[in-house]
Amino acid sequence: LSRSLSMTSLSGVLPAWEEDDLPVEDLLLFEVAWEVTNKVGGIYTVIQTKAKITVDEWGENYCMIGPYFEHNFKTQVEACEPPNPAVRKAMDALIHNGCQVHFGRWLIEGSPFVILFDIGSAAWNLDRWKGDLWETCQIGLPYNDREANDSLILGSLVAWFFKELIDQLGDKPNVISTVFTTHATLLGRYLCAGNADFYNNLGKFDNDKEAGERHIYHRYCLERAAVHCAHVFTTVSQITAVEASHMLHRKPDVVTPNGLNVKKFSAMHEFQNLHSTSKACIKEFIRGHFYGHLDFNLEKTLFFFIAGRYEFTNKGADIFLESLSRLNYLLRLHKNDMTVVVFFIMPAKTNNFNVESLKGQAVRKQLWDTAHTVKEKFGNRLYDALLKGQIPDMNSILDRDDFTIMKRAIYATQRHTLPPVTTHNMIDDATDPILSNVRRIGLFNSRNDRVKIIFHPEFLSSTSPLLPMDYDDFVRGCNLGVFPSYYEPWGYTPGECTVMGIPSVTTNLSGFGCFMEEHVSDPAAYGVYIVDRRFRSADESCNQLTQFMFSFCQQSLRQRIIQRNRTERLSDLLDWRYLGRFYVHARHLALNRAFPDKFKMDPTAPLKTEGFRYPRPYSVPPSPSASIHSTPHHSDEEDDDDDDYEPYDEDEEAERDRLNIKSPFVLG
Ligand code: 1S3
Repeated sequence: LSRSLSMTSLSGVLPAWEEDDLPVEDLLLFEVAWEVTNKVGGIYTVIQTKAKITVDEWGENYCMIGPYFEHNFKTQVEACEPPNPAVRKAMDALIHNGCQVHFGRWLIEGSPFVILFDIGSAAWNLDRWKGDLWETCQIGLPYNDREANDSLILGSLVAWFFKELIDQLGDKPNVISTVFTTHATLLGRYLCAGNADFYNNLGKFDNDKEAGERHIYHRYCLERAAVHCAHVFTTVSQITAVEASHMLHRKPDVVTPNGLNVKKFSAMHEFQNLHSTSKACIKEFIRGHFYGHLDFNLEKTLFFFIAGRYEFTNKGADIFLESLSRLNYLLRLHKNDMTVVVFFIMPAKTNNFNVESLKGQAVRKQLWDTAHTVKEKFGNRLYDALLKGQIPDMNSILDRDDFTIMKRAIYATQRHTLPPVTTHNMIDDATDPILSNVRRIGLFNSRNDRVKIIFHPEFLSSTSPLLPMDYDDFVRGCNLGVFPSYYEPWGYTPGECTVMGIPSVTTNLSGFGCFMEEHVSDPAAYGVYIVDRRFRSADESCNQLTQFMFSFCQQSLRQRIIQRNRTERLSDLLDWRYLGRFYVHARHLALNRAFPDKFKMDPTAPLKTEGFRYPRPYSVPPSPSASIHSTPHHSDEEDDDDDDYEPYDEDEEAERDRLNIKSPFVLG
C-alpha cells in the first residue's frame, strides 16, 4: 500500500513532510464515531471528508465503526461481505448473541468500509454494562439520559467486538493502541452558552461543581475517562487544546486541524463563473421575497449569510445582529447605494413555510409568465413586420389587451405588508432569540433600511419550493459568510467558504480563525477577516465586525473579484492532503507509546509544518498608509455590473498595486 499524502498536486508553497511509513499491511485501523454515516453536526464532515486520504493510506485495513440507523444505511451504504475473515467472525460472535451488526461500503469518496451496530438490538444489555461501567470507572449513568445510554451501548459493543477480533488473531493480549480526538469539551460548550467569561477564567472553574450544576456530571466524567485512557489525546485546534487542558485535565498530544476535500477546477476561473450562476438563483428568490418592495437595485446588492447549529450566542448570532444594525446606520448615514441582504440559515422548530413567503415566489412566477406571454406576442408582431420590410410602430405594437394583462398582473401583486423576516412559521416566535433581537433593533425589511434580513430556520435543499439550492451552491452565490463565534472548536463554515473562493468573517476564538492567524501572514488580504473576541469587549467586537462589513460594502466589483481569487488560493492549506499528516503523526505516536520496541520515533520531534506561514499576497501594498487612496481607474459604471466573472489575471493585480490602488482589505 502506498501513502498518497505527497504534495505533488498542491501548490508547492506548503512545506513537504516526511514521516516513516507505518507497516499498514500488518495493522488494522478502526475509527469509531457516533457520526459515521449519521449526520448530526460538524464531526460528520470531518469523518466523511477525511475518508479518502485514510483509505489511500490504509486501503482495506481501514474500517469505520458507528451506530446503525436503517434510513442511513439504506441511503448511504452498500452492504457487502467483510474481506477480512477475522472481522467476519468477530461480527458473527455478536450476531449469535442477538446483536445486529451490519457491514458495507460507505458511498462517499474513498468508499471506506463501515461496521454499524444496531443500538436497539443490544439495549437489553444496558443494565449490565452500566454495572460494568460503575465497577471499573465509578461512573453512574442516569436512566433517563438517552444519549449517554446509547453511547454506552455503542462503546460496549465496540469493546466486545474488539475482544472477539483479538480472539481470532490468537493469544495476543495487548494489541491495541488508541487515539481519542475531541471536537469540543462538554463543559466548555455549556459554560460558554451561559454567561461565563470563559476564556478569562479558564483556570478558575470548579469543574465538578459546574458540571453537577448543569446536570451533566456523568457525561463530563465519561468524557474525562475517555481522554485519560487513550494512549494519545488529540483535538481539532490550539484553542480547544488549551480549553481541554483546563476542562479535562490533560494536554492534547497532537492538534489535528480539520481539512476538506478540495476540488480544484481545471480552468482557473471556473469558481468565479459558479459564483455568478449561483448568485442568479439567489436573486430570483429575492425577487419573489421582496415583491412589491423591490425598490433596491439587485445589481448593487450583496448577500451575506450565517449558517450552522442554532446556538445563538456560541455561534455569534448575537453580535452579528447588533453589528448589522450598526451597518444599516452607517450605510444610511454615508448615503451608500449598496443594499445588503443577510441570510440566517439556522434550524429551529417550525410549522413549515409561511404563506407570505410562498406567495412571494408564486407572484414572481406569475409576473415572469406574464412578461413571457407579452414578450412572445411582441416578438411575433415584430417578426411579421420585418418580413414585410417594415419597422413596426412601437406605440401600437402592443394592443389594449396586452396592457390589460400587464396592469392586472401588477395590481394583483400589490402588497400592503413588509417582506417577512422569516420564511417559516416559527413555533417559538415570541421567544426566538433571532426574532426577538430583530424586533429590538427594528430591522423589518422596510424601504429605508439598507440591511434586509431573511431568517431561513431550516437547512437548505435543492428541492425546496422557496429557495431550491443546496448549501454549497448557496454559499457560492453569496458574497460574504459571517461567523463571529464565541465558542467554536474549529468551525467548518468559514473553511467551506474559503475553498469555494468566498470571503468570510471568523474570530480569534474559533479554531479556524486561530489556525489562519498562525499560518497565514495577512488573512484579511486573503478574504479571511478575524474579529477579535478575545481581548475586546463585546461592544468593541461589534464595532470591528461592523467596520469589516462596511469596508466590504465599499469594495468595487473588481476588488471583490480579485479578493475571491486570493481567497481561493488558500484552499491548499485546508486540504486533507496537507492536514492529514497530523492524524498520521497521532497514530504513529499511539503505536510508539503502546509498543515502543516495535514502533520507534522521537515523540518530542516537532512536526515539520510547525512555524510555517502562508506568505502575504505579493501584490498587496506593504503598508496600510499606501492603500488608503481611492481607485484611480475605477468608474461608477463598473459597479453597476453584477459579480459576473470578468477575465482577470495576476499581472493585472500587480499592475493595480503598482498604481497604488486602494486595497479592499484595509479598513477606512
Ligand atoms: C464540533 O461541532 P459543533 O458545531 O458542535 O465539531 C466540529 C468538527 O470538528 C467543529 O468544527 C465545531 O467547531 C464543533 O462545534
